[in-house]
Amino acid sequence: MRVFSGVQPSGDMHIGNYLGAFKQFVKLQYEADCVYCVVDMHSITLPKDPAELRQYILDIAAWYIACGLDTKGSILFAQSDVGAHAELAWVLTCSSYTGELSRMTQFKAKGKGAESVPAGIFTYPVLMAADILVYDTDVVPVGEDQRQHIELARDLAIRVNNRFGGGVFVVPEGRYVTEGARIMALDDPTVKMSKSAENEYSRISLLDDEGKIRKALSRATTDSDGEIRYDEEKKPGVSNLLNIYSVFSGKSIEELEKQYAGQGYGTFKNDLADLTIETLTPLREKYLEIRHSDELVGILLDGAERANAIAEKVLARVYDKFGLGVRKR
Ligand code: ATP
Ligand code: LTN
Repeated sequence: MRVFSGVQPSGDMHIGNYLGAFKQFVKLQYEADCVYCVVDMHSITLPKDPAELRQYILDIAAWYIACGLDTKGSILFAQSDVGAHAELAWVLTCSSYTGELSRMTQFKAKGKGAESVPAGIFTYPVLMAADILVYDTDVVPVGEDQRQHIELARDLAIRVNNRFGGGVFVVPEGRYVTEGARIMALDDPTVKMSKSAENEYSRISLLDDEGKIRKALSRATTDSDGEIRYDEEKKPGVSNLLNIYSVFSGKSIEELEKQYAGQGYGTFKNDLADLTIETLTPLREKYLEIRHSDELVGILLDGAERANAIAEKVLARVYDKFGLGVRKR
């Protein structure tokens, strides 16, 4: 089984990214043949500072490794270092319709009200389909918000297969993360924890020190009934903290409710802060070690070479079907 997923290069990773993405990806390395990509080409749909972008690529790569990815077994690389992504994206663009791309909720959200939007935002899902299809991917672990993009990748694979009587693409499946899937903002548990929120106490960043973690958790929004009980609707703040506690500790929510029955929010938050610090400290130490090592670029280049070997074969098959080029690939 082959697994593929990607994360956009950006700074300030938070515990939502860790629990909803990295931790899930790393778990899969023991079950499948994993290919993980820092999707830098996706992140230039809006202009990015070039120097910053390059640093962010390395940041994300270092987080994958810090979270436990073994890059000898799994492949880790930067998207733009493997040309086949862009090449296949063009072929798939020619197999897509403006209608289906206009219906993408992400495109509609970003283009709201504007007469004209950057074309990269429009074709973003086609490049994502190319990322997936160019590795004969079976399974794509992603957040629920990516469901529509995965469906497009499947539709394109099936469409091309039908046109050529089958055998061009593997039709991938999404695996939608459930555990820790939606970590909510600490100051407003009705919206998801996000790196772009203005209030820095709305999130716990993976690089936060002990003081910041304690402060963010002690300020976290709860309610006034004083009971540690899971009820997403009536007690969204406490439920979010219970969810975080549960995934960090491996204990079930029911177990935690029992453990904290009759105790105040103070003790609960304090214990959660201890647990968070205990969990994040080794991650942070590993991150700092790898991020500033000479090895990191070499790991990504080695990953790109191994990724390229797989992608070139799939691209050769596609070019052959479409009758493109005269060079023997
Ligand atoms: P922004 O809010 O600025 O758009 P983000 O913090 O949501 O960014 P993304 O770059 O969109 O981060 O997401 C990277 C990965 O982390 C994705 O796989 C996404 O599903 C996951 N992720 C992001 N935020 C959360 C969250 N609050 N809970 C669980 N998973 C999350
Ligand atoms: N759109 C995704 C990032 C992404 C991706 C991919 C995920 C780009 N290409 C291929 C899985 C497979 C996001 O914003 N999380």
